Amino acid sequence: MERTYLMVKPDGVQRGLIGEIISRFEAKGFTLVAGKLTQLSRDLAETHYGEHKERPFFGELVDFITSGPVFAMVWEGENVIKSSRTLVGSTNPIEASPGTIRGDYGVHVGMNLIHGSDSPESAVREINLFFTEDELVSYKKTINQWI
Ligand code: RTP
Ligand code: MG
Repeated sequence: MERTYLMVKPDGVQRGLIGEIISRFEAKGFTLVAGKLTQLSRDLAETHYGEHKERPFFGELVDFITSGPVFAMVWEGENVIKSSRTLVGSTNPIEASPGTIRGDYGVHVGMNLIHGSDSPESAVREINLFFTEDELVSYKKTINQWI
C-alpha cells in the first residue's frame, strides 16, 4: 500500500490545527502509520527542501520551517500521495480551492500550513529522513471495509 510523508508546518502547530488536519486525512479514509511533534534542525530542513536550494526563497523557507515545532506524519492508502496533495491544495493559499487545507486556512505562500510529498520517490526519501523503520506502525483497520 502506498505511503506518503505529511508535515504540519510551524504555523499549523501554532494555530492549533494539528487535530483538524489529521481529521481530514482520517475522514478521507487514509491510515496514520507514524506521527511525532519535532523541531527541525537547519541541517534536516535544508536536506528536506534540498530541491529548492537555488530558489530565492530558500533561506526564508528554512528559517520558517525551523522556527517552531512541526507535526511529522506518515499516512498510508490507495493513491495517498496524489490524493493528499489534492486535500492540501495549491502551494499558494490564495489560489487553493475552498475545501482544501490551504484554501480553507491559508493566506501566505510561505505559511501554507502543511507539506506533502509530491512523488513516490520524494515520499520514500522524506519518510526515511524523518522516521526510523521501527517508528512506522503497520496495521489494518478492521472496522472500515467500505473505503
Ligand atoms: P511543500 O513542498 O511545502 O509541500 O509545498 P509545495 O510542494 O506545494 O510547494 P514547493 O514548490 O515544493 O515549495 C516548497 C515551499 O516553499 C515555499 N514557497 N515560497 N515565496 C515563494 O514564492 C515561495 N514559493 C514556494 C512554500 O511554503 C512552499 O510550500
Ligand atoms: Mg514541495
